[in-house]
Amino acid sequence: MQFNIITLFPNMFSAISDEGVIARAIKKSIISIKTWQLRDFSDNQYKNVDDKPYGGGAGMVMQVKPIRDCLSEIKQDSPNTKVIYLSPQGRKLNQQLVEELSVLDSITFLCGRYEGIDERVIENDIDMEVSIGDYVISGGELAAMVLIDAIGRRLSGVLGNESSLKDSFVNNLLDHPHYTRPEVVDGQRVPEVLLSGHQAKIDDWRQAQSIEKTKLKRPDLLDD
Ligand code: 4G3
Repeated sequence: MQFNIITLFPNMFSAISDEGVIARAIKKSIISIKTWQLRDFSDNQYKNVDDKPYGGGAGMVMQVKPIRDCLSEIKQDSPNTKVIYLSPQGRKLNQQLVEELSVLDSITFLCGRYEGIDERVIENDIDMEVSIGDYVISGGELAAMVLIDAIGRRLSGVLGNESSLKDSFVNNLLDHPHYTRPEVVDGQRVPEVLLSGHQAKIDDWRQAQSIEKTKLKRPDLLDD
């Protein structure tokens, strides 16, 4: 899976490319991440890519031309890339959407800053608008990294033992509780069944715990 990222802050992506699960997936060539500095596509000596909003008001708006020029260059390499704009107005991210995106070969994330981008880019150049939740952050970069991590960990070979299949939400349930040594902490014992060595019983218990915990904490997940 190839990720292109259009951003004013390419260095932010070292947070996922230098360390952890995604860094290892890059080393294994399962994932590639390429950042595109939007300022490189500015048409002025100050490298500006934003301007004042028509109609007045606070803040600045990202202009059409640098974004379009950058997308044109990306599409020379990756003609079939899906262009995703991260914004509070997008389709709300959940595991279902992560699964849909994880079958693609190439995704291009457009990361907005300021008050957002010129609406004509959204109308003509974007395939999908995605939101990571109903709140505002200072730029699309952290949202893009959330998506890359969520998609990346679902790709075959990224996690050792296919352990992401057991993640919360992957089967529409929350994960079961986990315990490790020691057996007793301040008088609280590990549930006996986990010490039994009887794998079928352990699997049944975990399944039952998953369902109970989902009923209690996230009953909305059981609706669909
Ligand atoms: C566009 C995404 C981008 C318009 C980006 C702000 C939250 C999300 C931005 C805008 C973002 C999200 C940059 N904040 N919920 N900030 O996915 O008003």
